[in-house]
Amino acid sequence: NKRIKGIVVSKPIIYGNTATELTPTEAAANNDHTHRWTVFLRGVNNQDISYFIHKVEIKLHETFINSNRVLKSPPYEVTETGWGEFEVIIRIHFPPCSGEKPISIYHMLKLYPPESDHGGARPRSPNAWPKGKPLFNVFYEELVFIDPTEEFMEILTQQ
Ligand code: SLL
Repeated sequence: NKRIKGIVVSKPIIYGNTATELTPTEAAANNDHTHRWTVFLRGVNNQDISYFIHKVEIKLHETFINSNRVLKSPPYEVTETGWGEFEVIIRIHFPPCSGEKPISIYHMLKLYPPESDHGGARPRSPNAWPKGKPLFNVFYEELVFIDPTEEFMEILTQQ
């Protein structure tokens, strides 16, 4: 696959996680887990990114069943319940014609708001994170393709 020299194409992406605390009833129904969370990769303003992506692997902590989740189409996200924070690997694969290596994004799954009194300190202080308020830990990034192949360039410029 011939590469086009001197061309740089960048594609903006958004990735990260949301998390909400489970109510006692929900926790009881979910192995005493403390949170429900979603890890995701998407386009800015939800713009389609699937046209230049082959598949996305979301690698969870080994305490999860089938910890390597493979997503061949959008939404590129995983929702789970759990109790702990850990590093998630979001591995993005591109079409074979691109000759591009997969790109890995390392994301720290956050469940607990900073400086909150979640850690057993009771009663909750008045300015503690309100129960049920979702936490967002979200980042902007750009995927940069240098000297793309002719075939991949055609895909990248589709939209
Ligand atoms: C910690 N190093 O100890 C981290 C590991 C792992 C979190 C956190 C599993 C849930 C399940 C889960 O939440 N693992 O059993 O399905 O904080």
